[in-house]
Amino acid sequence: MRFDIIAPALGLVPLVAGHGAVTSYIIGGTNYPGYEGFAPSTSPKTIQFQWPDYNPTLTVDDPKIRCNGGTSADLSAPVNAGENVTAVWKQWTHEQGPVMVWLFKCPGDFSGCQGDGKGWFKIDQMGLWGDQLNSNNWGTALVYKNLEWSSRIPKNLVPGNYLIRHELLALHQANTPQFYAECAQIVVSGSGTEAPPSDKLFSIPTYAPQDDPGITVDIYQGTATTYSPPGGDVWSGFEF
Ligand SMILES: *[C@@H]1O[C@H](CO)[C@@H](O)[C@H](O)[C@H]1NC(C)=O
Ligand SMILES: [Cu+2]
Repeated sequence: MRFDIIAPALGLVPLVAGHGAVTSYIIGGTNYPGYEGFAPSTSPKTIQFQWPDYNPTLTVDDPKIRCNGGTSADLSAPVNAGENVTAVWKQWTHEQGPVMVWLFKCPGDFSGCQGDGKGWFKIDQMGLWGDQLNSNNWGTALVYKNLEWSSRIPKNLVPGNYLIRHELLALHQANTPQFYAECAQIVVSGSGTEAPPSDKLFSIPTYAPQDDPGITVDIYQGTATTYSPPGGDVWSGFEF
């Protein structure tokens, strides 16, 4: 981790070791490039919020947790409700912890939409399967294996401009959670009329307390055999 912080100062080009971030998206058969670590100035215009580094965010109240420090993008990608958005990671190194995918409905144009306020809701997540926290039976292990994650946009979701946020919460260090999240801009179309109820809406940062058992956890100790990702259940638009 220390190397990742020093490397940009030395002017080294993208690192091959450690951590990871979403670097592109596949939507409706089209590949949308995102940023690649430490070289945003040479990247083309993207649908992704520009992020500065691969380093983990360590606390749930750090503003960097929202979109890895990114700000509004130049482009957006169209997607039909009911179709999938696939995020792609050039690299990912951890195999313990959940994958969570969130949406935020922009009140208007993307240029004024930073994801402020209690408007984030989950559309997809995978935590632990089996009963061994100290195992590779975690959502992030599938990202390690496949370097991608595909999520369906709820079919009944009301159309509009949305931010999509892919969050990997790495739990391999006892009681030292590492959050990795990036955001992109998607325009959802369709004839849906549904929006999530208020109990499925969260502010990011601080969508859960730092001492939430899904965040501050020692996967190597204790008797726990189940795990619940922080921030509650997925909203699926009444389509289960
Ligand atoms: C679409 O995403 C869902 C999860 O939301 C997944 O189960 C399904 O396999 C994905 N479909 C494709 C074609 O990737
Ligand atoms: Cu890491």
